[in-house]
Amino acid sequence: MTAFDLTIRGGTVATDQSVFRADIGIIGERIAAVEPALPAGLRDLDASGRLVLPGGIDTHCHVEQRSGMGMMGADDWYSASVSAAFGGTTMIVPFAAQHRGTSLRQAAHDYAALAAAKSVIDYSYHLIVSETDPTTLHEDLVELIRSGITSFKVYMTYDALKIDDAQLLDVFALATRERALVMVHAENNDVIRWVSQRLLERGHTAPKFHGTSHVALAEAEATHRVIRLSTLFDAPILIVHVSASDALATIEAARRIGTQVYGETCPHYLLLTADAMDQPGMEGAKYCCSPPLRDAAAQEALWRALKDGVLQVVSSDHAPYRFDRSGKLPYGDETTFKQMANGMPGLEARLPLLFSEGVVKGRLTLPEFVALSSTNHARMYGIHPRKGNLSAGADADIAIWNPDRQVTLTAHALHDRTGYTPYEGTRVTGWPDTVVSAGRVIVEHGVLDAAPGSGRFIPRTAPLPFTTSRQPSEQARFYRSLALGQQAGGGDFGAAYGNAI
Ligand code: DUC
Ligand code: ZN
Ligand code: ZN
Repeated sequence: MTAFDLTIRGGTVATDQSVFRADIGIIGERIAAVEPALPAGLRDLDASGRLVLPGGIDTHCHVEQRSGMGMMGADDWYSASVSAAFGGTTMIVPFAAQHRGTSLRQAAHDYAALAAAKSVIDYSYHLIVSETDPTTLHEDLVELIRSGITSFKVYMTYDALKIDDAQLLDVFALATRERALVMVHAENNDVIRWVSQRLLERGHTAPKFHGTSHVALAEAEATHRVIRLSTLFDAPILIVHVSASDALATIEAARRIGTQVYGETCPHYLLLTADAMDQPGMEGAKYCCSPPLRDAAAQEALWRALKDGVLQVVSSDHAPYRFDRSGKLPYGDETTFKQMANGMPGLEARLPLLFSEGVVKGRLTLPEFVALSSTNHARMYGIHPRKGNLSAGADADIAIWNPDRQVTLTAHALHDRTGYTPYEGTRVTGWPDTVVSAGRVIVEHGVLDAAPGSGRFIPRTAPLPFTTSRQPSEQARFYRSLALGQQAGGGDFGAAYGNAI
C-alpha cells in the first residue's frame, strides 16, 4: 500500500456533482486516492463531522493593483492571499492592469514578480486591457495568452479604462482566435456621466447618489450592447459582477438562444441593498461599488440565476480601499460620490457567506455551492481538472469545512488590511477549520503556516467555452477573418458575405 504524506479521514466529501463519505490520501502536492477507507498517512487529519471541499477559487479580486482612478488598495499579495486562505480559498486570480499609455507586457511582468514573491496560495492573474494599439493587441496580448494567461477584462465605463464599441470588436475577434475569455465590466459610461453631472450640479454629493448615477438601466443597456457585439464573431464573453435584474434578464434571454455569454455575481449583491449607502455622514461610502448594490427583488433574481445556471460563478470582487484619504475619502468629509474609490473587501468572507446564506438557508445545495465557489471557476478559466476537483491527480487544495461553526464577522478578526468589513457584526454558520494548499496544511487552529512566495503560478489552458465542439456561424467566420485581415473564405461563403461589403 502506498504511503501517503497526508490523509484526511472520516469526512464527508462534497464536489460539484455529489456528496459522499470518503477519505483522501495525498502524496506531495497532489491527491493520490479518494476511497471509502484509507490507512493513516505520515500525517493524519481527522475530518469526522466535517465536510471536505475543494478549496475555493476566487477569479475576481483586486490585489496590489492601482485602480483606474489611481487608488491603491490596502492589500498586497501576501495579506490578500493570507486572508483568502483563512476563508477557505486556495487559489486567487486577480488582475494585472494596463493603464493608458503603458505596456501590457510590462504590467504583466511587474505583477508576476509581486505575486511570486508574496502569495501563500497558488494563483494566476487576468489582464486588464485598456489600449487596443497593434503592440498591445497583436504582440503583447497574444504572447501573454499563449503563456497561460487565458482571460482578460475590459471596461465599458471608467474614463481612464473604458474602450469603445469598435475597440470591443477588435478585442473580441482577437480573443476568439486566441481562445481567451473576455470579462466585461458592462455599464454605460455616458448615462452614468450624464446623471452624475446633474446630481453634482444640484449639490447631491452624498454616497447614496452613487447608486442613483449608476442606474440599473446603464448596466442593462451595456450588457445588452456588449452581448450583441460579441455575436458578430460568436465570441464568448463573461459579464462580471452582475447586479441588476434587467441585466440578468438580458443574459438569460441571450443564453436561451444559444449566445455564448456567461455571468458572475458577488456576495454583496446577494446580501446587501442600496439602503446601505444611505447612512449619516460618509459611512455609506463603504458600500459604494460598481455596479452598485440594488434592491431585494434583484437579490432574489440573482439567487434564482445561480440556481438555474444563468450565472456560473460567485467571486468576491475584493477591492480593499481603506476608509480614509487613500481610498474611500480622498477629500475627507468633502468627498463626493464621484471621487471615492469603488469597491469593498470580501475575499475571506466569500465562502462562509455563500455557505451560510446559500446552503444553510436552503437556497443552494452543497454541490451547487461547490460549483459556484470553486469548480465552475476552474472550468471557466482553464484550470480544471487540476483545480476545483477532488479526484486523484488533482492538486491537493482542500478546505476541511465545519458546517456548524458560527463566526461573527468583524474587521478585526478578518485578515485583510482594509480596516472595515461591510458585514461587521454579521453572524455566519460554516467556516473552514483546516485549509490545505498543494498538500501543505497552511491554516489550522486559526494559525497560518505558509511562507510568502510559497504559492505557485498556475498557467491556464483554454477557458470552458473553447472546450466544446461548437462551430461558429458563417457570419461569425466571415467577420472574424475580416477583423484579422485574413482571406474571407471561398465559394458560397465568400460570395454570400464578401459581396455585402
Ligand atoms: N467595481 C469595479 O469595477 N472594480 C472594483 C470594485 C468595484 O466596485
Ligand atoms: Zn468591474
Ligand atoms: Zn472588480
